Amino acid sequence: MKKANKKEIINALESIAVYLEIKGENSFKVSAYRKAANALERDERTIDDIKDPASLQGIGKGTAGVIDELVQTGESSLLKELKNDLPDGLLPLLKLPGLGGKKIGKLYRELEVVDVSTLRKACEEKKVQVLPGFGEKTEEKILAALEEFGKRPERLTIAQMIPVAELIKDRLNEMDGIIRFQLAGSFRRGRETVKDLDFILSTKEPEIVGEQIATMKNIKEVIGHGETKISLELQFDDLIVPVDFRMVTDEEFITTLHHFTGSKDHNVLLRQRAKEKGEKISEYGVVQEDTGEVKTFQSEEEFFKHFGLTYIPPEVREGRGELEVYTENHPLIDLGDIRSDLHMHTTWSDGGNAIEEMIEACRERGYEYMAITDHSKFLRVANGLTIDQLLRQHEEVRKQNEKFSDFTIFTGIEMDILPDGTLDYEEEILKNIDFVIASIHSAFHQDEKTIMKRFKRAMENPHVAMIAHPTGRVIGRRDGYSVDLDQLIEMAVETDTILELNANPNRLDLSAEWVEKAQAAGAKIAINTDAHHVAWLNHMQVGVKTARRGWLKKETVVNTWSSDELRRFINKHR
Ligand code: DGT
Ligand code: CA
Ligand code: CA
Ligand code: ZN
Repeated sequence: MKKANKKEIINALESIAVYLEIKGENSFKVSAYRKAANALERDERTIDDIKDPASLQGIGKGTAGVIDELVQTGESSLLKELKNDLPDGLLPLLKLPGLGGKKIGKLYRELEVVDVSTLRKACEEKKVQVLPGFGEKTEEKILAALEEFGKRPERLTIAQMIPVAELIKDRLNEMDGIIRFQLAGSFRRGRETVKDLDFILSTKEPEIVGEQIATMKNIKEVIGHGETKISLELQFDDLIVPVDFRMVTDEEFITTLHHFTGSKDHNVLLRQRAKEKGEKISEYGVVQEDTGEVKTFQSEEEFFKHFGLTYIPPEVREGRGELEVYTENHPLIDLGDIRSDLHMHTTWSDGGNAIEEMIEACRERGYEYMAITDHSKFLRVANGLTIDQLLRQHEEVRKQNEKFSDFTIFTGIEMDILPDGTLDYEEEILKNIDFVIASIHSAFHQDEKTIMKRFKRAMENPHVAMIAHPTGRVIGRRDGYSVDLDQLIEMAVETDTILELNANPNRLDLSAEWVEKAQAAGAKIAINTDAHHVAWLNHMQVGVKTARRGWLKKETVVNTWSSDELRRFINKHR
């Protein structure tokens, strides 16, 4: 069984506290679990290095037992038991703003609320406002939140879709009768949000394949089941994902794949091109209009060649001039060009893995160098490093670095730009750090002028190498702060400060649109995962895809350079 890492253990302890609150256990017991979670969070060591959790202040015998079980089995029987005891519909209510364990516990125990509909009914019957600690305003707020809660968002984020896409691919790989398949549509083009997933399959036995698809796990509803097209809605907890499957013969596969990869605008332009040649493009092939002869293709390269084009990557098939550009090769940044990841966290701040684990994972990916960049002291909620911790960590990083002759580990920091524009560490400290990132994580409400002043001060500091996630947005959840990106790009060019394309699929910050503008202005971009866990290093793929949507070339992206080249660039003004 998989051992739990530190972050998973902290999450489990926090969940136990919430569930105990819902059950109405005494607050002493509840806070014991919170204290234990905090104690682990405060300690910078990995869970393996903390040999005896009970020795930490804030962790008692009972909570230490739970931690040990999580370390050894990856699970907690107490947590499981609590989950089983509580109605399934109750836990999703925790996502409603303003409702924590305490309040949900009261609703459950005093009003027999067990899910969304019983909560709505209790509000409508005005029973909630009379509970101690609630009130008329709270009741109104809950009702308003419930209104939003039931709505389905029009488009799903790529972060939600990646695991679903992977799961469906695994299932198709196991099915009988499929010759080949590929994911098309907006997902293949790398858009930030998608309406649905579009799979193209080739088969000689559409009936057999269709039957397997229509009976797969997690189906909420079969929307349509025709001879060659099946539309499903799959459900994973409260996430509902529409998926289209289209089955064609293997000869037709390439033209169908191209057609359903889109975009619509790209298809329209290519069809015009065909018309000029006296041809018509359909899903099934290219038709010679006078003879009716249908031509099919072995590959998309061959398909594009037929129209006098080289291969057009899906990411730029948006009808924005790609037919003019791809008359000859126009190489975009490729995942294989990436030689490092320059933004990641460890257990020293709010990451889930130790320095050594991050190093090992980066080496496994074939990188040549990397930077360890934990949070700075201002960011207390993320366990930002005090100066003392920072110095000790960097000593540790340098020691690790000496182990390798073929790999370089930069010391680093993700330093907060404080609300008043000052930086979290003094010159004396910054000058000794290899890779200094500056970020805004606070005072999002400030006006654009104030935000820009904060950035200006950071970028003019000779030690600041990069601005991370420049807008602070979280896709589908928050817009970020007010930033004038045109001006930020200008300042980046003037000060030789790198701008980040944060590859976390919830962020993609800068977006494709803005990295394109940054490249045009001559700014440099780093694509980084901001990984808080080794598994997140994999988001590099999503970042590169986004960069390709912004037509980025290899030269623009600093983590395709050698470590020496990058070091020279960041030390130019120091
Ligand atoms: P979305 O909205 O995120 O699902 O975006 P797409 O691009 O995946 O759109 P979808 O799923 O409606 O259709 C997949 C592709 O199929 C689309 O990119 C282009 C092609 N397609 C679908 N309907 C039409 C159409 O009416 N005209 C043309 N030219 N192409 C279409
Ligand atoms: Ca689609
Ligand atoms: Ca579709
Ligand atoms: Zn950050």
